[in-house]
Amino acid sequence: MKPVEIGADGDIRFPTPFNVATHFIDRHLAEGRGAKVAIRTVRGDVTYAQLAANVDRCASALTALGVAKGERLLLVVKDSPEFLYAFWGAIKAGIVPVPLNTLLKAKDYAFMIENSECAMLVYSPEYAVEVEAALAKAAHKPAHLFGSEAFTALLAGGAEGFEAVPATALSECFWLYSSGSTGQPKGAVHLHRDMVVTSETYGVQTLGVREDDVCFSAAKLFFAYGLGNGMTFPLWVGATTVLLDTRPTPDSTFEMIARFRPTLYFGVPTLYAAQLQALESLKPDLSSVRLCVSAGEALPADIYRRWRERTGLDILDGIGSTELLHIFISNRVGSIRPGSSGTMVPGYEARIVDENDREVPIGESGKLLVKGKSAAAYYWRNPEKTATTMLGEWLNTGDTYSRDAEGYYLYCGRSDDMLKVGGIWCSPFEIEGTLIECPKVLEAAVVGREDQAGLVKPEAWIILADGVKPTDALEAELLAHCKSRMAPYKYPRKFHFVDELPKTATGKIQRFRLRASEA
Ligand code: 3UK
Repeated sequence: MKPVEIGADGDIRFPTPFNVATHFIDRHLAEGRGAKVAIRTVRGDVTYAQLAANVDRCASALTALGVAKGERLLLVVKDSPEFLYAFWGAIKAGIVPVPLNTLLKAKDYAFMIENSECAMLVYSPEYAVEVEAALAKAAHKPAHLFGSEAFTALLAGGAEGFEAVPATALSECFWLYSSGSTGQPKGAVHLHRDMVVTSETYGVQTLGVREDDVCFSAAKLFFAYGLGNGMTFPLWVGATTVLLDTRPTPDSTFEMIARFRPTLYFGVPTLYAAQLQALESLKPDLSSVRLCVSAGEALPADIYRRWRERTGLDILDGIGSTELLHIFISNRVGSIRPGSSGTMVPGYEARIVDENDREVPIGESGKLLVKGKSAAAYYWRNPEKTATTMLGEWLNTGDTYSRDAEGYYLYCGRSDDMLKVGGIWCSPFEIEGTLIECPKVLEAAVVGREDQAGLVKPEAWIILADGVKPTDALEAELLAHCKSRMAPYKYPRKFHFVDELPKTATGKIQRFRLRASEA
């Protein structure tokens, strides 16, 4: 295997042919790391040799099933060794893995099954109800379907040893779906080189991930953020990852940290806020951690300061996206500016522009465009969104930013109506649409507002149908309605019952008025 070379200028040079699975998985055997633990879970450890063997079994089994090169394998899989076997096994066999958010509902999965026209789907038992309902509903039927027991059996029957299917650095490799404010999620098509680029530029050069690190990401592997933190960064340098297959709560994350003693911890602002609250009564052993990371939404300066006071640990806030795969602007140890996203990660460039695509002066805000070698090539079957987001080499992030004279970037909000709730996309239009499906609701408007910790939460303004009274019972009913129809993080945290909604002359809801209204 010819190695990837990092030039003195930071330029990454890829050999030909190049199948990225060889470099993240097989390289460690060649480098004598076979007996080292790659993955730790409460169910046991997996060495690099075991990981490589299972990736080969998966690649052989998928090929034997007849899944062809370029076909999609959807994964609704919890954070577990099987996630890695399926993801890397597919890539090694030239098949395109598509990890899906495991918190979604049947209607969301049905769309992704149809949109991807996947040949195969693997799911963990926890998600069987929603996935099976989606399969029943979807017009496209994947030829191969594997629950986790069937997948384990498939692996067990897979032949050992598998020659990687030849590809190049620019071949299509895997997809991640990203949601927008209107319309359906878009499949961002990533290339073989992209995970190498993020692991080098952010993982190694910005974070300083090394072979003796132990990474623990509270953000799940199906998010681009978690995929880097909990899989590609540790695997790139031959380090160890710790996987938690249940919901990340203050209790479960503290327990994992005390038990597996990670050196790097990756969270999202909402979880840091909840952990801070829990630290009022808990005294977890965090002594193994050397550095914490936050992304997904802006980390309020106050949460950064309180976490430092409480734990003595720094949190590096950085902004990344599904389209760029990982973090492209980040704070650095020793020069953290609380409340800012930090400075450019090497290998990435940014422009902040006005409506006429002219760069704005220092200190003024504008549209953030970013260029980098980890950018998705296009959105699957979505030429319109591809054209408005991927502008040649530049990618429109949809964020409004300003930059100061020292090169620090300050987040100023979104240019669309999308909300980040707990670091996960949430469309106000989807929540409104769900609320008005309830016959007791006449009209609904949803906007994001900051809570006391400075974190954005969806709030709903509702006009009730004639004769319906706003009671606690009604509020509970609306909550249950939302939670049964949408992914569980998408419900309004607060309801305001009103007689009218502020609208423009043309009947458009004036969201800015709702955001600015009292309580
Ligand atoms: C927002 C932030 C302010 C911003 C992600 C790290 O979040 C990730 O990807 P998504 O596609 O969302 C991207 C959007 O989220 N955002 C993310 N981080 C920050 N805003 N400060 C931040 N630190 O609107 C951005 O456009 O879900 C994060 C690594 C990989 C990722 N994919």
